[in-house]
Amino acid sequence: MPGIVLVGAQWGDEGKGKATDLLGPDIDYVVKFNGGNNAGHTVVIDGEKYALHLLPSGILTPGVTPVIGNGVVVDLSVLMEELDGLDARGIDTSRLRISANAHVIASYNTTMDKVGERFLGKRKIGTTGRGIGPTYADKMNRVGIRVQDLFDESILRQKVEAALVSKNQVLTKLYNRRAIEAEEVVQELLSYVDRLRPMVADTSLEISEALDAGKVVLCEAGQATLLDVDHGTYPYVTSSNATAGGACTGAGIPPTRVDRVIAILKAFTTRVGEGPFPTELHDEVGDRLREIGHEFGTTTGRPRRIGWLDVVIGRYATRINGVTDFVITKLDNLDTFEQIPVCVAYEINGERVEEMPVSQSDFHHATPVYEVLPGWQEDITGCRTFDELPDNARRYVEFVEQQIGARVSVIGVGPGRDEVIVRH
Ligand code: 2SA
Ligand code: GDP
Ligand code: MG
Repeated sequence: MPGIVLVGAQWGDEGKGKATDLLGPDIDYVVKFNGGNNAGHTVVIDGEKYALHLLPSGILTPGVTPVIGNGVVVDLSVLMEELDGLDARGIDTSRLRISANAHVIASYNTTMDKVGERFLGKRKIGTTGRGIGPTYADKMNRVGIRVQDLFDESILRQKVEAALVSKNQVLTKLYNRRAIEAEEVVQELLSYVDRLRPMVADTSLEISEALDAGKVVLCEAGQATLLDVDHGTYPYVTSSNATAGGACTGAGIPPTRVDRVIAILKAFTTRVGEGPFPTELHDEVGDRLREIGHEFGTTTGRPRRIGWLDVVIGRYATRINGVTDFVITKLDNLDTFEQIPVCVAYEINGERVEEMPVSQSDFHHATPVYEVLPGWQEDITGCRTFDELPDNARRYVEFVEQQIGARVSVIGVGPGRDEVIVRH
């Protein structure tokens, strides 16, 4: 019966990995449906830290079948490295399933991503440099390489040659670089075939059969609502659909099979890469919050940009994703603040606006309107029930709940698996 979709409500790094891991024991399948190894999910189990990039977070829970859906872009060298890393730590990865329709990040796509960003200079997006954008561009241009293409050498060669025609033009004429040899790319991709073969499946069919059999399927988004290529702060977005709708296309399940949508909302806001960010803090308060929250990219190590919570974004996330339940994470990171501003609206050209502006220029010029809530100035990491939280922490959660128009079911009070409050 239950199909669950889990998304990030802001610009990513809300703690989706931990939330998925937390749900682990109740879940049979965890399906990654978008993005690739640009993602970075940190999960802490018994004090041991796992940083996952391409693999779904569910891989850490025994009994869960992790699935890489058709909407994902797969860097095969990263896949093998990540599997080896987990195998060496005693994690059973043998159940992993990969969609035959998922696209492969060829080495030329990673090159194009890095060189392209350098070429853009001040206009860069601030990508992770993992080849994500160029691979999705190839998919839409119908010159992408799919996982299934690796099992037919002559088709693979034809497709790589076709994809390289325009890329080599750009590389040699515009970027002044050497052309890429098709055969080198083909041989690298073929080197993964034997290991890959047993993992490849019709994952859409398997998920459908699992749902028919009453299994619980969790579709886990990479990145987040405002990084969605359609609904985010375009062009400062990733190149996939990270909102709940992306789960249907990226996992191959119909909307009628989605029963719950869980969104993860960090108690403040962060963003990596370029683009507008109304509540961004450019002062020592931001630096302090970055240090407290260890806000550095899980994949690239970049310092994350920091700002106060913005419930205009929260409301937008509720609407776009059809959120049924929110998880608020990192509430403990606010423990030491005397006052906690929350952005409840924007001022744009002298007018108060309570919804995300449709015009990107307006969003760039939005000034946050804050409501300042009193802090609790107590360590909440030991709290395990809502009633144990200090009054002001409870008030913060209830205020957010009322502002975003959806229930907060879980509150994170620390990075560990057990450091949560589940509200019934
Ligand atoms: P890309 O590489 O084409 O997807 O980059 C486009 C934009 O998407 C942002 N993006 C991310 N934002 C937050 N977290 C991400 N994952 C890593 C993490 C990031 C890291 O967990 O920390 O380590 O830097 C992620 N992946 C993509 C990216 O910053 C661009 O703004
Ligand atoms: P994701 O990309 O959404 O999975 O998030 P990341 O893993 O990139 O970043 C979230 C970080 O916050 C990780 O280091 C988690 O261990 C940590 N984390 C998650 N929930 C909590 C929480 O409630 N409190 C604290 N202090 N840390 C948390
Ligand atoms: Mg992350």
